[in-house]
Amino acid sequence: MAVDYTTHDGVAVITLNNPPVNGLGLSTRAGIVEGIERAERDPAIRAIVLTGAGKAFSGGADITEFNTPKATQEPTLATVIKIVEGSAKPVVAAIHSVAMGGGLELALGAHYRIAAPGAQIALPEVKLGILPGAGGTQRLPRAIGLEAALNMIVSGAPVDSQKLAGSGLFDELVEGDLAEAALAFARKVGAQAGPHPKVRERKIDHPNAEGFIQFARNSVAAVAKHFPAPLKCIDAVEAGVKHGFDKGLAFERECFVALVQTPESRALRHAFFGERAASKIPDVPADTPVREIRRVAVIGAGTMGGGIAMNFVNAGIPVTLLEMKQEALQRGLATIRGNYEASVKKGKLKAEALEARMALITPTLSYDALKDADLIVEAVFEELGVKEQVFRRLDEIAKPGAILASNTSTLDVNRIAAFTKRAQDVVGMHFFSPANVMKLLEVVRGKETAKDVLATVMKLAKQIRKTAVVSGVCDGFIGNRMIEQYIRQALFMLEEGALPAQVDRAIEKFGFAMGPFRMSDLAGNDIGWAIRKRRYQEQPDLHYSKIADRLCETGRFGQKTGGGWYDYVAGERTARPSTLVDDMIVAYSKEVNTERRKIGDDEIVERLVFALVNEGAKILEEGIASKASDIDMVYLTGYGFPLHRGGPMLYADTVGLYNVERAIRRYAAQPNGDAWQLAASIAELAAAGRGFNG
Ligand code: T1G
Repeated sequence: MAVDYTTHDGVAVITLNNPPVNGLGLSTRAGIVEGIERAERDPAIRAIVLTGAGKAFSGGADITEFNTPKATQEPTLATVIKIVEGSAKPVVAAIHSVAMGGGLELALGAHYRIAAPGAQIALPEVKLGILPGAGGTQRLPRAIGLEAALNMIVSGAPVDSQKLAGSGLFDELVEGDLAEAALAFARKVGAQAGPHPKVRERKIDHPNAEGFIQFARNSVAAVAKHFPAPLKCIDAVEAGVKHGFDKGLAFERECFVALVQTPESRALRHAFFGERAASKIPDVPADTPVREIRRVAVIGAGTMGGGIAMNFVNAGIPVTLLEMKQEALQRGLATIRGNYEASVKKGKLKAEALEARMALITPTLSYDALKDADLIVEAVFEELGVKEQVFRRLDEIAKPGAILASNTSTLDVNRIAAFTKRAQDVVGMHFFSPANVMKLLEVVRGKETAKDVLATVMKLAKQIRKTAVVSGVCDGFIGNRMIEQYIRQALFMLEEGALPAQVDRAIEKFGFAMGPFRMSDLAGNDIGWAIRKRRYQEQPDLHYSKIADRLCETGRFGQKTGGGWYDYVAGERTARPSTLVDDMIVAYSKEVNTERRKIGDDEIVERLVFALVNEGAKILEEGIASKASDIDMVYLTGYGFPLHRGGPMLYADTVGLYNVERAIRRYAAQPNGDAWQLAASIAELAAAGRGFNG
């Protein structure tokens, strides 16, 4: 049973013991009920303490039971809370570290709550696309007031327990030994005659509840565009305010059942699990020993190198920053300082912290300064010859056991590793620009990369707050390999009848942060141009529309040249449709004898998104990615794929692979259809009635 029961001079202590965070799984729920009933039967017991072992009071419903029969098997959490609240003997919840979701709802069912400072208190359900489903929308407003409760429920954000000290949630905030204090508090209330206070019997007093709720609804509607849960949270709280606790509780249940079935909630839960699953590498045991990373070196102080260095500095890890020339080094340091100054201006960083961070950076012009580094990340020019020079030099000076990482976005990590005599210590760490902002880190596993190197980098990624996804070695790894097919389809659609603004508008309506042409103008059209030129050399038979090359030949590289697919007014970033470019596109269609036709938004979205899905399927078939959710995490955290869709592979499952296959076969039969080589696994999964995610 995931619950311990002990007695101490008339006090029964029920301790949740379901590591890692006392998730309220079926056995834990049953154990709590058993403990309450045992205490009730024992005449020597006058009060009950409910507490959590290990690192949490409780992290809420056991997410490993989600979508399984256990999640709704009695005793459900609602039943457990009813039994706790209905106990004739007072129940004292003693909270430390974490009381979240169902964990907080359980504590709200107790008659008294005491807490240690620094505990994270939250109802984060809205982040999973649901809402508190065990009375949280009814009890929290009664415990801490309507406004504070609505803020917590709708944001899902944690609040430190000491910030809730005077809120009515806790009867005591305990600085010392929580267990001792809980026993003392329990003895005190156990000596008092009942009935003991129930949160459900408190009133929700607010001078203008209706007005505040309407205000909350208006402010949430603006930001909850694609997500139904935040507004439902408000509806559930309102139901309790207007119609009383029991009706509010029933309505909360209805909302919970409705939300848990929505595609948005499935997407958010998928992302929640996907984030955690990404750090688990199938053939690297969780207890693989890691190498200690005390000191990091970064080679290259350009845009990428500077951003990469900031990630480690932000995590308090000293960085030696190497450049070849003094002015490049100074420029890099100035850019880093400028980024921190911007954060100070925005109030995101304290001024004194800025100097402390800059002090963690040791600039140098000499490779010898890197000899003590535990991890060296190179972010030099994306050319194999340059990488060769760097890695041969590193092989000479880096200490044994130092991890040598390349930030390459396209080059073969196996070839880079072969420039050294320590291929087992070489790995790819592909950051995304701006490296100090983007969460995604592709960890590229060479064929000889050691398992402890991978385990070390995955752990370090968590420390620098990155979502790390392991990729095998192929051209473009996971993200860029897929985006290449997306861009190919975008260009073909221009040739066949669409214009840049229409393509961007359609995919941005689908939910992408930016369409392919606005994105390309921002990143620089010359980057894609260089990749296509290499592609034409390597794979001359690969069919590409040349329309983008034509644009680049006119020097229209995007925002940085004042014009690209769109026109830009100097000093502005607004993308204005360009008559010149649109005319050029129409002329190009004529030149290649392609009769232009009207292309609907649905086709635009299908061809762009299914191009990602089809390439993603091949990436899974080749073992470049180990699971579909890894591919989704790459797209959710690195490419602006809409979170409410869950990533390309989950979206394909939502559409149904049967429909994805039919659409791909349809496009394969159209002009430029040779670009569509249907991935075998899509047909196989579709035939079996399955999806990528089970
Ligand atoms: N159940 C089971 N396991 C959980 C869990 C949970 N609720 N939360 C985290 N874990 C696992 C996690 O997968 C990881 O496992 C380990 O704990 C450490 O997590 C009815 C229905 C609690 C603040 O949304 O926010 O209650 O990878 O690395 O940084 O209304 O985890 O080690 O095997 O994140 O110290 C609501 C989600 C559920 C809380 C701890 N609860 N969790 O953070 O560690 S819905 C949540 C968190 C609900 C009710 C509804 C964090 C944390 P592994 P970690 P951490």
